[in-house]
Amino acid sequence: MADEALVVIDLQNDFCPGGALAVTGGDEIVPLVNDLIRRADHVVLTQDWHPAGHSSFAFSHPGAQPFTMIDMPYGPQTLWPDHCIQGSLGSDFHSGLAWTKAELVVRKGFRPDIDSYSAFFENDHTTPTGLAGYLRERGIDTLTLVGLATDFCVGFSALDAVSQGFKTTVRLDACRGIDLNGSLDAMLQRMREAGVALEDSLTD
Ligand code: VGL
Ligand code: ZN
Repeated sequence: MADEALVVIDLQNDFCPGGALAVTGGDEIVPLVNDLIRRADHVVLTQDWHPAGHSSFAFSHPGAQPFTMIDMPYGPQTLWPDHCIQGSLGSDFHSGLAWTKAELVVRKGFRPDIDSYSAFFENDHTTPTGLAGYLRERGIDTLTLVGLATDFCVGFSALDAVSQGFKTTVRLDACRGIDLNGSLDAMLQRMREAGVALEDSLTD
């Protein structure tokens, strides 16, 4: 339908096996995502897009280890290995992704001092990316989200999509998670409570 869009989150080399922040099975979803792209009327992609030395990288904080937490002015922040550095091979979309049909690519995480998981807001939950306005101006009110990672960028995008008034479905069979200290179950629960429709191929 003309008022629906598929949003493909961060299907980039660094989140696939062999990448700097590999999500287990991240590349397995590519064929299904391509199928959903073929069937979609509108396609939006997001691209994690960090400057070197980004504040979400553990290496930017002397002595800090990846996958630990620190307090940032905007709240707690997980520290990650360096990943998705602007223009690097790791920041490219997976080479098998059928991205040409995409009408918009939203880049996020480009501000040095703040991370951005969600496609809609940075991690302060107030700085917008512009995506909500773009979709509204185009009359799109219904979203299907797929991509990486279920418990971070997909999940926070879905929560913000609902809070911005979009009817939101996450296709779990076209997502894979990082699952850090129970983060996957926690995010599935948060999405359910927020009113995100969680679907997989069995319920399609
Ligand atoms: C993501 C951690 C850091 C994601 C991005 O795409 O889920 N996770 N940057
Ligand atoms: Zn990132």
